[in-house]
Amino acid sequence: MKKFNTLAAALLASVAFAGAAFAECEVTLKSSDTHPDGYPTVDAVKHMGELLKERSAGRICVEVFHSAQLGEEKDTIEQTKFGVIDFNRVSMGPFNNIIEETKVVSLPFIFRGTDHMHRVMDGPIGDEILAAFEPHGFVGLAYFDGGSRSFYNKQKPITSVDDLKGMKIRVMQSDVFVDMMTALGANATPMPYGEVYSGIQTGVIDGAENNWPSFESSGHYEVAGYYTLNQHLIVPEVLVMSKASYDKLSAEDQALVKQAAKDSIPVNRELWAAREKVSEEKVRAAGVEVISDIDKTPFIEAMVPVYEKHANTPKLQDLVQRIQATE
Ligand code: GTR
Repeated sequence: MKKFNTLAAALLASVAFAGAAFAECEVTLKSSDTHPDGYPTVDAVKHMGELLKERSAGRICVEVFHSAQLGEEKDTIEQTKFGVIDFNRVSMGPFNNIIEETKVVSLPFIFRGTDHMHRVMDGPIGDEILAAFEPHGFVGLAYFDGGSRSFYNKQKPITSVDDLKGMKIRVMQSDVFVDMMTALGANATPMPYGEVYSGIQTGVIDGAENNWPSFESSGHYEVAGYYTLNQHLIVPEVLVMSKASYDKLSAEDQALVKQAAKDSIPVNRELWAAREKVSEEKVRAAGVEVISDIDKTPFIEAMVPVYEKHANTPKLQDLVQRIQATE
């Protein structure tokens, strides 16, 4: 009983503290994420919020709405543009049809691996792409890890490009990914992330593609029992702020926001590396058949028309070349 009382008191205190936490803030900024609490992107943004609160002496707080509480990514991007949502952590994918520079870092096989992606996005090219958000109503703040994405489905093991022929595969709402699937001979079905589970379950789609943590945390592995590690995409995730919200802050507070976002990057990377392992173990333990012996060359070769169509101006072609030339 005594133990119960102590626990109950601690719980009450923490609830009261959470309420008080935002009550004391001068500004509470809303942040959106499609992922559940405890996911590496959600926790990285929470960390940013803690830094911001500490460094602003408690004036500026961030409330993270996880699990798509504020909507699916494409809709939350709209709301962020208008300042209804202050921060948004999303994939580059849903930005592709709005900001052309984001298409380049969403091209299949553009990065040779996560280290290469980090070297590009941590350097001048990454800064250039962050700056490209501004004319569209967003302030690009930081990149987070999104691992590499591979195909999963409920029908059969995919071991070659041929196996994808005619399959209905969900992609993020971006023309780059629709064209990627078409080039592989599949039927691309762009749809919001939150509809994929039931889509596979009911047979509207045969499968989708994602990284280990998303495949696991979304529960998609429960309905799609074959996962092929072809790793066609390494798409950086991005944390943006609404330009409308940003412009309301003083120059000092704007600097605090930018720095706190940057300081959340190493936290995200560490959490990501750990979560990839945990998710992989969980998916394998559930009995999903993982196909890792796969020749990526035919997948890479099939992407020529996708590069031609989407890196279609001297500016974007130059960006592709500079990324490929980055050691
Ligand atoms: C996840 C990514 C999300 C979202 C999702 C999707 O890997 O973290 O931001 O883009 O994929 O497939 O929609």
